[in-house]
Amino acid sequence: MRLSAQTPLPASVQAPGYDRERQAAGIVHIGIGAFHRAHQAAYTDDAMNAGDRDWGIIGVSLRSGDVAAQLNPQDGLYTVSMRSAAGSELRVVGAVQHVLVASKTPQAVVDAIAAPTTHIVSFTVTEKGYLRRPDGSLDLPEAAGSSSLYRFVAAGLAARKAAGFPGLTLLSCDNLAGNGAVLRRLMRDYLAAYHPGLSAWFDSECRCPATMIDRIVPATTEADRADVEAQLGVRDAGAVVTEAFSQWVIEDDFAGLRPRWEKVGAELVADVAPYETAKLRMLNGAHSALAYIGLGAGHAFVHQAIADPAIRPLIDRLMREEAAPTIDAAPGQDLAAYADALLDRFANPALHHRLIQIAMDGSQKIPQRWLETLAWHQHRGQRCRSLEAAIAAWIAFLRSDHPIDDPLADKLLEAAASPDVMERLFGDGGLITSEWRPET
Ligand code: CS2
Repeated sequence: MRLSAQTPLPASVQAPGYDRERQAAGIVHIGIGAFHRAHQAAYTDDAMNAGDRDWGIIGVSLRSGDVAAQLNPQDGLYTVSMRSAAGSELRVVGAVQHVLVASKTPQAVVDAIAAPTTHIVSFTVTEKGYLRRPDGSLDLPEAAGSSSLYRFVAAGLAARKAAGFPGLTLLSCDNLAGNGAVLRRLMRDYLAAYHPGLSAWFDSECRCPATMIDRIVPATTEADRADVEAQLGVRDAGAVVTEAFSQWVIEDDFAGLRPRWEKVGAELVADVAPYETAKLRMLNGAHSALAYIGLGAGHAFVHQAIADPAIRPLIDRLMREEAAPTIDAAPGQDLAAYADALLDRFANPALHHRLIQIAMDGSQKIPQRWLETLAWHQHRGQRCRSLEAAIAAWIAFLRSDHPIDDPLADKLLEAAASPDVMERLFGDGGLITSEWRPET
C-alpha cells in the first residue's frame, strides 16, 4: 500500500489539519528536491495548520521526473522524518499539491506562474542552477536552454503582465551570498536580452527578497524509506529525512501576499546579511572542509569526521577564529553559541549525512564558503590555517580517485594535474573568481 489522501495515519504522526482539497496554490516552487520538502514546504504546511489559507504549492522539477513519480501518485503527500539520537519523529506534509516536470509539460509550468492565485515563485535549484558566469553575470546561451528557470519565469511574468495581474515575489532559497540580489540581477540580465519589454514592469512590480535557509537534509536512501514504512504502515516513495533543527530568515520585502511564516518559526527581518553570512561561512564553510578533509581521512559521514580528534579542532578553529571575526553580527546574534550548536548538529549520529554529498559542486560552493573569509584576513595580513588545510584537501580530493561531480569537473581535473594548480584555480583569470590570492 502506498501513502495517499485515503491512508489512515498512526496517531503519533502529525497530519495536515486543514482541508487540502479547498486550498488554492499560492506558491510555485522550482527545484522540488528533498531540501524544499523538509524546509519551506513544512513551514508552509505549519502556516496552513495555524489557519492561513490558499498556500498550496505546485512543485516543479526542471529536468528529472523522479519527484513527480514519487509524489503525484501520493496526492502530493510525503513524510518528514526528524531524527536525533533519541529516535525519530514523523509528520506528513500536505502543502504540496502536485509536481510538474518542466521538460515534459513546459506550458503547464508557465500557466502555474501566470495564475492569478499565485503570489510567490520560490527556488531551490542549487548554486549551479543560477547559470552564472565567473564574473557574476548570466550565462545567456545557457539561460536560453530548455532547463533554465529564467525561461519559465519570464514567460509566466509576460503572461501576467498581458493579463493585467500583479507581479510576483521571486524567493531564492539557495546557499548563495546575497541570494535575492543575485536572482534579481540575473533575471534582469535575462529580460534585457530576451524580453526587453518586461524589464521596467519587473523592476516596479516584482520583488526578490534575500533568505537564509538552514536545515540539514541528507539524500534519502532505500534504508530510510524502509524505516519510514515500518513506522507509517504504508510505503512513502517521497519521504525525506532531516534533523529537528530548522531556521529560516527572510527579508521582509514581498510584492504581494505571503503566508504568515513568522507565526510558525521563520524570522522576517529587514536585513538578512548577518545571518546568511554566518551560515555560509560557519556552517557551510565547516561542512565543505569536513567533506574534503574527512574523505581524505577515510570517513564517509559528517558525524564520523567531526568525531575525529585530528579534524575537530581544525573545524572549531575555522568557525570561531577564521569565519566568525569576518561577520558583522546582528544585535542578539551570538556567533560563539552558533558555533557550539553547529558542532552538536554535525555530531548527530542519526542523520548519516554523507560527506560525498557535500563534496559535489565544490567550484560553485567554495567562493562564498571559504574564499570571502580568506580574502578578509588576507587584507589584514593574516593567514587562515584551517581554510588553507581545507583548500589543500579539496585539491587532494580532485587528485584522488573519487568521481568529481561538478559543472567544471573537466577543467578542475586538468588544473589539479598541473604543478601550478593554485594559480590555475585561484590566480588572475583562474577557474574560481575571488579576491583571495594564494601566498606564493
Ligand atoms: C551542505 C548543505 O551539501 C552541502 O553543501 O553544506 O546542503 C547544508 O547541509 C545545508 O545548507 C544546511 O542548511
